[in-house]
Amino acid sequence: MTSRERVAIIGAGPSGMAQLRAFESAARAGAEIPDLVCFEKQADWGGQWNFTWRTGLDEFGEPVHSSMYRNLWSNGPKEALEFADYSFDEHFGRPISSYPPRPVLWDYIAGRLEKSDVRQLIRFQTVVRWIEFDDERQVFTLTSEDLPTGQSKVEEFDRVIISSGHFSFPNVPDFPGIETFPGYISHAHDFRGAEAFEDKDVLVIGASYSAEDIGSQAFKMGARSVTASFRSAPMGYAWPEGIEERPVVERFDGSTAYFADGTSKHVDAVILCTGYLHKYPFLPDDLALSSPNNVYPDGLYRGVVWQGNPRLTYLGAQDQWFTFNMFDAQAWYVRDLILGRLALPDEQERAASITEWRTRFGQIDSAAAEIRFQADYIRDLLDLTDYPEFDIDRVVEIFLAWKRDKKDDIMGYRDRIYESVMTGTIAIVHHTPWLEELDDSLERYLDVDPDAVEPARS
Ligand code: FAD
Ligand code: NA0
Repeated sequence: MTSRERVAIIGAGPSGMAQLRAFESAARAGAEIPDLVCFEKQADWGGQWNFTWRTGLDEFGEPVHSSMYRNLWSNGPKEALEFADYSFDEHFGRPISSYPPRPVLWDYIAGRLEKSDVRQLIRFQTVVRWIEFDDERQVFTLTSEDLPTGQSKVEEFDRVIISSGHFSFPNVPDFPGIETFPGYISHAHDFRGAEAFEDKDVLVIGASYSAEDIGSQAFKMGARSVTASFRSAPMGYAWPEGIEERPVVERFDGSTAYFADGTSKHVDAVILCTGYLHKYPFLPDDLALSSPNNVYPDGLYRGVVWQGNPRLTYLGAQDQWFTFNMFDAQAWYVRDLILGRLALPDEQERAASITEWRTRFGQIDSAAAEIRFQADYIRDLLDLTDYPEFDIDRVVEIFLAWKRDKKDDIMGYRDRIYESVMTGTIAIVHHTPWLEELDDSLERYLDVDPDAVEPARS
């Protein structure tokens, strides 16, 4: 690295924040780091975890980024996503439960960076409009816009790190007859809360996390019925009375949905939980990742380096079992490539590595195998850098226990607790079961009864 090297980081969500943290930790240890500019179109950091009530377009006419909603609690145990260099104990000063609500996790992610001065490297409310690469000069030209003033700026960077997320641009399929459905229709991206579904018949289309959790939220808020419609396979949980699964919707007629098994049902509201698109509107097609949502998108060496141009890297582009600590593993690796601490293999060797991992990816035959695959992927990165080691096999065990807990009790799994792999701390049982808790604020969450009942450990 030369001291003049300039690096652009696109997005200050958990991935971009991990990248800032990685560089900051190297600088703290005395390394010379490049000039970093992080562009963030929202007014604050945290990415998806930065809740907004807005949907569609924001106050500047920009697509709203976050898909999160009120009452969202972590869908996996926090012990599976804990940072190895900043524990929950360090942040909260005492044990907390295993499935915190969104504001609590936002506070944790932000807390790690608040002790440093990296916030000044972020240009908030600044959207990246276009990036081009000049082959001859080996530089990127980046055009950004300061949203409050509308002023655009053109700058050059030696490297670009894409951390703009891939759960923001909804995948919106069409269904015959839906155009005359008289009730409420939206995509999970625009869902902000299920209170309005009290006494309503709700249809969620999809069979993954959004369908599972938005259906559960509707049930929690008093929906008359929740129907989840699957295309490939049902979620298969032991749903409480009031939630059922049916095959895919073939058509709508008025407010009646007709399913592939020949059954039909009146519904008041339809929420398309049909996933998201990898979309990078600020990149030309030779730099933009194009992939279904999976754990090993094609074209990325070690899951991060763009094969078509290794000066470009992507963080968090995979489908995610592991999240925050995976982003860290990636960010530390990318940092070390940029600092010249690690050598990048030549194009052929990188292609062979991508093929090898993609072949393994193609052999995955179960969720457990996919979790192990992602664990192996992270381990491969961790072996290369000074990110603090942690016991990934124990994290895998936590994920498998989490899956069992969901099978046991889909409405109660968030009341279970786990042991931290980083500190050995055993979580406490939250003062109020998930199904009864309607206030997801940080203040309410931290208002813990220290004599909470002795939990059943997973
Ligand atoms: P994001 O969080 O999406 O952040 C990307 C950032 O880039 C945003 O701040 C955005 O404003 C910015 N950006 C985008 N485009 C531009 C641009 N052109 N210019 C400037 N800035 C830009 N993970 C978990 O571990 N546990 C959970 O419980 C969980 N729940 C989830 C619930 C929902 C509804 C969704 C959608 C995701 C959930 N996730 C969860 C996964 C989530 O994707 C990750 O936790 C994490 O937020 C990914 O971080 P990221 O930084 O890669 O992307
Ligand atoms: P997600 O559930 O939004 O999670 C994203 C689903 O859509 C699949 O079931 C797919 O079926 C279905 N689908 C797509 N097209 C369809 C069509 N035409 N007809 C019927 N079904 C269709 O998206 P995906 O990609 O997982 O599933 C798409 C992310 O958001 C995840 O990372 C998750 O962790 C996160 N999330 C978290 C939470 C909480 O933490 C809540 C929501 C989302 P098929 O047939 O392809 O299987 C609480």
